[in-house]
Amino acid sequence: MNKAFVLAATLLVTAACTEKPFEGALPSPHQLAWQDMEMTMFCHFGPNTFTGLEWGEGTEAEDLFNPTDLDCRQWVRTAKAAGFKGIIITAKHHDGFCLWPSPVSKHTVRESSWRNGEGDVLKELSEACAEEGIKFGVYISPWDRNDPHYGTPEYNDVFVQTLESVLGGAYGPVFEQWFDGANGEGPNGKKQVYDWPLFNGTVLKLQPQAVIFSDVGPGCRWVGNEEGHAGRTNWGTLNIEGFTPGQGGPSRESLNEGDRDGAFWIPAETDVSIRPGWFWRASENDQVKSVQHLLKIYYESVGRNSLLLLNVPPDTRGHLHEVDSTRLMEFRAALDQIFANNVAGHVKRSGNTWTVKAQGPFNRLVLKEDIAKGQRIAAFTVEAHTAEGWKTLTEETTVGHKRIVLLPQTETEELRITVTESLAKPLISEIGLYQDSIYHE
Ligand code: FUL
Repeated sequence: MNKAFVLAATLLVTAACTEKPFEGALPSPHQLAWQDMEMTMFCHFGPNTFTGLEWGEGTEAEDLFNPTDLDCRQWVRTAKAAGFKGIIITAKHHDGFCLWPSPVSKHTVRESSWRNGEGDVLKELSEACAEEGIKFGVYISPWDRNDPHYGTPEYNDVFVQTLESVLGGAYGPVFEQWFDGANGEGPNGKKQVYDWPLFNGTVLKLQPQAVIFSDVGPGCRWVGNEEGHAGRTNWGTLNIEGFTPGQGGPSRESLNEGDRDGAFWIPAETDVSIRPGWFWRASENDQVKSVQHLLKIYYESVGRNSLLLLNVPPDTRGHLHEVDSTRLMEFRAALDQIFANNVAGHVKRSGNTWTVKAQGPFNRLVLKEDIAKGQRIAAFTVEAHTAEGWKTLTEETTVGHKRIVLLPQTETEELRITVTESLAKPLISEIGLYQDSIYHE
């Protein structure tokens, strides 16, 4: 064998052996698919839509729920046109009212005179989602201000049966189960001790692909605020030992930024409403968030390694209101315009530095990490080549599924990205450069 070849082969083997192996948490295939969705829509709908309350009392008459022209297809088509890949509906909010005829409740659509007690919002929505190729998800609140068993051990079994009636197959596959951490008092003044392992086990037995949301996962975590921003540093990993959903959850800071050495893969989901409240109110029709505000939310959620769950609440007709749907189309048009033209040209990697040719002016850098192999990058710098040499544009921290860096307006022939700290060999899977002439910081 040729000596040079032996030497080269030995060097290669040595390099492979000395490379720090990645030992951190990894995503499941379901979590990876979930993160790729990037944007999903939340629909808060129920008695509160008709009373104007945010938290119903649980004593509302069933007849109050009376959408005059329910059209879930309109929600789904609007969501699809706006680029959302899934919809999560409040099947049961804290007031206990079920948007489907739950066999273990007497406070449901069945007890209302809407469609003579034969209506089923989950049926209509899940069918519309299946027809349009949008994923269907459910918010089922463990807190129940109506159920007489709430506050007693029996309630946990009632809640399991509630889950079973939604997740057991009647409405097809569920991509996400949303568990709110709120744990208030029930009709008898008592609080419930939730059996989380039982609840999570029930969900995963019936819908193994479902990503379960709570303050501690196991599928994804709350981002720690309802304003629409993930941390500029944002790890997809979290430590959950000793924590529970709700009051006993990790600190807001941990939820917002994740834990660098977190033992579990539990990425952040940013839930925020397009309106001031979670439920629709006529009085808030003129307070729907502007395109500028939605772009800021997009950059600070999707652009910071988080999935965006944007709440667009249906109105008393059972439609997404025209103000909201128009705003969503304007938001979509803005995103399409900003990301239409990638001016990044040839990329060359040398060690932990990527040098990118730029074929036009830009002010946004999009980076993606190959997270199937773990989130590794902890710090990186971005430099532009100028007549005086390399000039630092910014110093940043994590990347993850997608990181969009807002750069100053830049014209250069070459850009350099250097990973200065990482948990193992950094793996960047995508680099893009774009010109955003719409959003102003
Ligand atoms: C909160 C709930 O208490 C709100 O009513 C709303 O559903 C929001 C998404 O989560 O914790």
